[in-house]
Amino acid sequence: MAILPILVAPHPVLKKKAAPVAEVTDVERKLLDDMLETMYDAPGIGLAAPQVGVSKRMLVIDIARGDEAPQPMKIVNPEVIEASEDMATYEEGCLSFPDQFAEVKRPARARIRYLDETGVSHEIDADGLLATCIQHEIDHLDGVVFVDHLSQLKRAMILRKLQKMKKQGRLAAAE
Ligand code: GNR
Ligand code: NI
Repeated sequence: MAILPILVAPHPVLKKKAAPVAEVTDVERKLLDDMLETMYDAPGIGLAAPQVGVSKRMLVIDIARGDEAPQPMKIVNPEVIEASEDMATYEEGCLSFPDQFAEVKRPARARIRYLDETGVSHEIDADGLLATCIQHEIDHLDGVVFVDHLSQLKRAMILRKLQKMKKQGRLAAAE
């Protein structure tokens, strides 16, 4: 396993729509393992392949708290097949926007279809933090980042802060 460098915004790969995975092979399984290790190391509760520079529709999630057993999820070609009308607001962060947080409103529940690391199809009903996190990760696969859900003013403030951090060398050399 390996810890991969995480891209920091702005970066062209973070803005690109990722390609579906045609077949889940050892190459994809190795990447999913490396992504999990990278996510735990960060630490984060989710990570999408474009954040490590790979424009493929793959993501990993573990929303278990520190006092719970790990619950790693490996997700390939996810699709939102139903989203609730009612919305939920969470304070979101993103490993590609270090130290930046903002409230984002999304559907409170969603039904997701995806392939696991063996290519088997699953459907899950997500709510709470899992619903938020899966939607945040699927956004990454479509070239959308959490600040795209904010007002232009809030987005500009966050991007300015990141630029300043980069200039001051306060960001890990991951780009
Ligand atoms: O670690 C993360 N925490 C988080 C908190 C609230 C909503 C979404 C997230 S995902 C984020 C990791 C990340 O950037 N995934 O793309
Ligand atoms: Ni993110």
